[in-house]
Amino acid sequence: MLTVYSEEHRHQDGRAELINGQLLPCFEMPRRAEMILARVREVGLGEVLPPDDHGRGPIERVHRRDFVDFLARAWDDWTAAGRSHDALPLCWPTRTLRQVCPETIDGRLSYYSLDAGTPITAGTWRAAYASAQVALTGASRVAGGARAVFALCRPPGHHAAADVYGGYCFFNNAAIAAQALRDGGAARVAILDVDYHHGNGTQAIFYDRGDVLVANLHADPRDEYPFFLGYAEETGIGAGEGANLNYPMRHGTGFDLWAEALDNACRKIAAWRADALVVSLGVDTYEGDPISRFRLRSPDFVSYGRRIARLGLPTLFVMEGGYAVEAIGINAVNVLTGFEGE
Ligand code: FKS
Ligand code: ZN
Repeated sequence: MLTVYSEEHRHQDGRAELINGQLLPCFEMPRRAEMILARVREVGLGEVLPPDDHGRGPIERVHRRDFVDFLARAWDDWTAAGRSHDALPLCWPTRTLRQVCPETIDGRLSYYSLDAGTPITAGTWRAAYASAQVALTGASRVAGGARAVFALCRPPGHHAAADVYGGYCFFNNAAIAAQALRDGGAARVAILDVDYHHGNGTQAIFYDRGDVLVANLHADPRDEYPFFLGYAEETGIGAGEGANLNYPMRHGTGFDLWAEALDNACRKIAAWRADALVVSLGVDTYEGDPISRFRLRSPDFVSYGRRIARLGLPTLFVMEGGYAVEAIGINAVNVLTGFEGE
């Protein structure tokens, strides 16, 4: 299996995120991608190629132009305001407040963000832009006939919506890839999100569309971040009615229950007759993950990789979360070798 990888991800190296009432060192760190790449090489998964530059066009098929402009300029605006440390938002336009975009950078950070866990740094734009290009390059290989490609994206993407960043995500790499597959001729694209956290951004982007099926396996929003989306009753709207599937599961969920949900999602994807599949591959479902509370073991990742392969679809794997850094390479690549072995 071909892997697409860019070293540009290293430019996203935030100092701290707000978690459990404290500013702690970022869990989403460059070493994550380096460990995955090392494992790809160790098992001899296949060629590793850098991304091509597809420009801003395909990013703006999913994200609002004002949002892309905001991200492109955020660091310069922040330093122009006299700051040299990472940028974090402070207050959000929640119930009772108006959704009007302010002029100052502090107000704009809040307007466009979801949480205070996602620092904008000097290199954020470079890293996020390259991550989207990694996904787009993978999508173009799949459109060109590859059975499967691994887009080793970092930073991740599935919490980012059309004009929202957060949850360590800036551009929604999986959504951008799915849209590129659509634009490249695939009539129906399915997105299967197996990250521990609900892919709220992906769901929101495709919620009213019948041409992209989104299936999400994740921690129940009653228990877990991002808290405000991901319930089973969210099934899509308008033309998208029936094309959004959520499988929320409680803290402590092990592979038996999780694999049942995956099997159910795969049956639905098969019945829907997708032309191509994008997998939002987060491995924070692992029992050793420091911020998550499911109980998958490393061999389980091989097993579910096989299940995904049985769909028989051209497949793009897009890397999302996973914070047990010592095991992240083993777990992510286990999914891919499971897929290839089937
Ligand atoms: C709750 C703290 C939650 C933010 C968690 C973000 C998870 C990101 C991710 C992604 F795939 F996007 F990287 N803090 N204890 O894993 O979903
Ligand atoms: Zn996650």
